Amino acid sequence: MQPIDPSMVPIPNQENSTMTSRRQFFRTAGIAGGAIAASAVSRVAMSALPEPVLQTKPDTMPPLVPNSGRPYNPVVTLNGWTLPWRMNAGVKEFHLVAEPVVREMAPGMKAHLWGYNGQSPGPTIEVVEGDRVRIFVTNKLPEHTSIHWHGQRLPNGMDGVGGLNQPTIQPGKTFVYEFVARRPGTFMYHPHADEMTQMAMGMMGFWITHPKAKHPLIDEVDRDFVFLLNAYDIDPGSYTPKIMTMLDFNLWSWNSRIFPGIDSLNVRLNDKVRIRIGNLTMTNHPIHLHGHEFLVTGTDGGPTPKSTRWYEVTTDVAVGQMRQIEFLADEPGDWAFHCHKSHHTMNAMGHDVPTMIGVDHRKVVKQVTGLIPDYMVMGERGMADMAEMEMPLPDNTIPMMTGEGPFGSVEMGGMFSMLKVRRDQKPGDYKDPGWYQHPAGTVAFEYTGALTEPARFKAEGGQSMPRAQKNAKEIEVQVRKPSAKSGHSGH
Ligand SMILES: [Cu+2]
Repeated sequence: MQPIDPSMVPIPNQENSTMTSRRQFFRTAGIAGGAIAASAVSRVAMSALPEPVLQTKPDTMPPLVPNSGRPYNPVVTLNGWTLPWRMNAGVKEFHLVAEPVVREMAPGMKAHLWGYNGQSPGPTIEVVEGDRVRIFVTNKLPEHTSIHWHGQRLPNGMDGVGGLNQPTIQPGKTFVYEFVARRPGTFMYHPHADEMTQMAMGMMGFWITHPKAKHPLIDEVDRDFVFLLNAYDIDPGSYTPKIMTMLDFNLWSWNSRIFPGIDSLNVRLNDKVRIRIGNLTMTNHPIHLHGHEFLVTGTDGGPTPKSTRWYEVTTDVAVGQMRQIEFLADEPGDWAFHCHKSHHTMNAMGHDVPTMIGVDHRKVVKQVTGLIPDYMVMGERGMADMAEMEMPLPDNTIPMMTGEGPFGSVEMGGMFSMLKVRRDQKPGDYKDPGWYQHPAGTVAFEYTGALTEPARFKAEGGQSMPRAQKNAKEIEVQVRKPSAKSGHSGH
C-alpha cells in the first residue's frame, strides 16, 4: 500500500465541492437543531483537516500512550494500531481515510481489501468519557460510504446510516462527525452504506471510551487487548473477497489475520488481563481460553453488573456483539486461545471436501493416477495429514491446517492464537517471548510399559442394570457427507 499523497486529500478551504457537501451535511444532519452550537460548526469549517496517519505494516503496535488530553491506560490492538489525534481547542480530532488496502492476512497470503488508513481493520480510536470528538472521514473508495459508530450515544444525525441520518459520503469527499463520547465502554465502527460489500471487504474498526475517573464496574488492568472477529471468502490463488457470500466463508480471521499470522497475547505472570472482542462476521463465535477462567465484565452496552458475572472458559460472541473478558494470568505457559467452532480454526480448502476416513482408496487411486498423474487422496486417516503433506498450493494461499509449535504442527488456522504467560515478561513489554520452557516432568509423554486388556471385558457381567437380551439386528452406520455441493452452510 502506497502512503497517501496529502495533496490528494481535499482541503475544505480549497475545494468548493467539499464545502458544498459539508454544508449540505450539516443541514441534513440537523446539527443546527441544537446538537452542536453554530459556533462549533463554523470552527469546523474554518479548520484544516488533520493530516491522515497511515499504517503500512500488519504488526501489533505498542500501546499509544496519550500525550494530550486526559490520561488513561491504553489498549493494544492485535495486529493493529491506535489512531493518533490532534487537540484543537479542546476537541480531539481524528482523520479516517476509507480506501482500498492490501492486507497481509498471514505471511505468504495477501488480500485486496477495503479499510481505513492503510489497513483492514481500521485503526482503533481511543478517547475518554466526556471528550468532544471530531472525526474527519475522507472517502477514497470507488463508491459512496458512511460510518456508523456502533453502540454510541450520540445525536441522531451523527449515527451514520446513509440515507437515514445523512447523505452518503461520495468518492473524493470528506465528511465531519462530531459528538461527545458520553459513556465509557467498547464500541465498533463500520460503514452503513452498501454494508454487504463494504463489511465483506473488511471495513471496520474498534473504538474504546475509557472512564474519566475510577469506575465501580471497570477495573484497572495491566494489559488490555482488543480485536475484531471478521471473515472473508477468498478462493485459493485469488486476492479479492467474494462479497455475495452469505455464510460459507473460507477465511475466519481476527483483525483480518489468520493463524499462524495472528500475534500471541503476551503477558506477565499474575497480570490482570482484559480482552475485548467484537464480532462483525455473519455468524457467532464461541471464544475459548485454555488454562484460566474469566469473567465477562462488559458488553457493547457497557460494563456488566457484578451480580451477572460468573466464571467461564468459553463465551459466545454473537453477530454485532462485543464481549469483554477479564482474568488473572496466573498459570505460566503457552495457552491456546481460539474460536471453538472447529471449521473456524482452519484456513481455505478445509471446506467442501468429502469425508474419506476409513475409505480404501488404493484401487481408485491406481485408476485415477492413469488419468491425473498428481492425483492425491485427501483425508483417508483423518485430516491431520493435510497439515504436513506437501501438496503444491496455488499462489497466495496457505495450508488449511498449519503452524509449527515446539512439538510439531499445531494443525490449526483461522481464529487461533495463544496467550503466553511468562514470569519474566517486563511490564509494558508485548514482544513474543518464544516457546514456553516446561519444567521437567510437566509435559504429557508416551507410555511405554506393558499394555493390559481393556477393563470393560471383565466388568461385563457385573452391571447393576441387567442388559436387555433382545435379538437385535446389528446395524453399522456409515457416515459420509452427501456431496461437496450440499456443504455445511449452517456453521
Ligand atoms: Cu468462530
